[in-house]
Amino acid sequence: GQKLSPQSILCQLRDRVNMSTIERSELPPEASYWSDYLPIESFQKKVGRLGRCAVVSSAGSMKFSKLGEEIDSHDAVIRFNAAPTSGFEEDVGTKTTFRLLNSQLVSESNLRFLEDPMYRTGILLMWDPSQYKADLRQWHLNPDYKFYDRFVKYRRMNPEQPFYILNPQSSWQLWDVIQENSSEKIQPDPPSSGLLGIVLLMNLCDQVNVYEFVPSKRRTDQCHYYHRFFDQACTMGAYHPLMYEKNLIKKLNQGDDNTIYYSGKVTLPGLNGLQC
Ligand code: NCC
Repeated sequence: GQKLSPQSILCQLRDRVNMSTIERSELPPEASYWSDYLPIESFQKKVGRLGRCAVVSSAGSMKFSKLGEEIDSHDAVIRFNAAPTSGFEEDVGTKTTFRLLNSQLVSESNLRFLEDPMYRTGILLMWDPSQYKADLRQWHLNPDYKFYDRFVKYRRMNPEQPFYILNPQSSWQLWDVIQENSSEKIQPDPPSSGLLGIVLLMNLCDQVNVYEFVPSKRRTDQCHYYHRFFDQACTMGAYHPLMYEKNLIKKLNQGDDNTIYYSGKVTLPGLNGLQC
C-alpha cells in the first residue's frame, strides 16, 4: 500500500470511483424486461446538490447514542438495508432521504422487502456485487443475486417511489482505492453498503457526517442496534473488508478523535469543492 495524504485519497475517491446509477440505455436490449423499470429521471438530477448529510450505520453501538435529533438536523440522511427508525427514533432519528439496499435484501423473499412498509420512504438504491471488472452486459447475465423479478414487482407496486441501481463497477473501483491505501493484501470482496453510502453522499453533499461507522466508546459485539444478535465480525468484517474501510474513513476525518470516542461521528468533506 502507498501512503497518500488525506487530500490525495479524497482526490482518488473523486476521480477514480464513478458513483453513478445505471440508466436504461446502458443495458443490452435483453435486459429490458427489468431495465425498463429503472427511473427515467437520472439520480443526480433528481437529487441535485445537498448541504449537510448524515450516514447512519446499522451498528449496535447506535443504541443508547441519543443521536436522533442531531441526525435529523441534516439536509439528507442515508440508512441501510433493514435498519428501522420506528421504535429507535431517539438514537437514530426519523428522517430517511435515501435507503441503500444490497441485492440480497431485495431478492430473498424471507427478508420481506415487498411487504414491509418501512421501505416505502425515501429514495431507494440497490447494489449488487459484480465480478471484478465485469461490464454491464456480463453483470446482467451473472449478478450475485437474481434481483430482477422482485425489482420489477416492487416498481409496479410503488411506481412513484424513485428506485435506482448503482453501477456495479463502482464498488470495485472503490475496492481498488481501499487496497492501494492498505498495507496488507485484502481479500477481493466488495466494500460494505455502509462505505458505498458514504462515498455516494460525498459526491452529492458539501459535508458528510458519518455515525458509528468508526465505532465510539459504545462499541459492542451486538451486530445491529435493532436486533439482539451478537457477532464481532459485523463491526470488524468477515466478507466485506470492513476494517480497511474504517481505517480509510478514519484517515479522512476532519473532526477530532474525541468526537469519534463520544459520538462515533466522523466528518468528511464533499468531493465537489475539492482542489486536486
Ligand atoms: O448489516 P448491514 O450490512 O445491513 O449494515 C449496514 C452497514 O452498517 C455498517 N455496520 C453494520 C454493523 C456493524 N456492527 N458495524 C457497521 O459498521 C456497515 O458499513 C454495513 O455495511 C451490507 O453491507 O449490505 C450488510 O448487509 C447485511 C445483510 O445482508 C442485510 O442487513 C440484509 O439483511 C450483511 N449480513 C449478512 O449477510 C448476514 C452484512 O454482512 C453486510
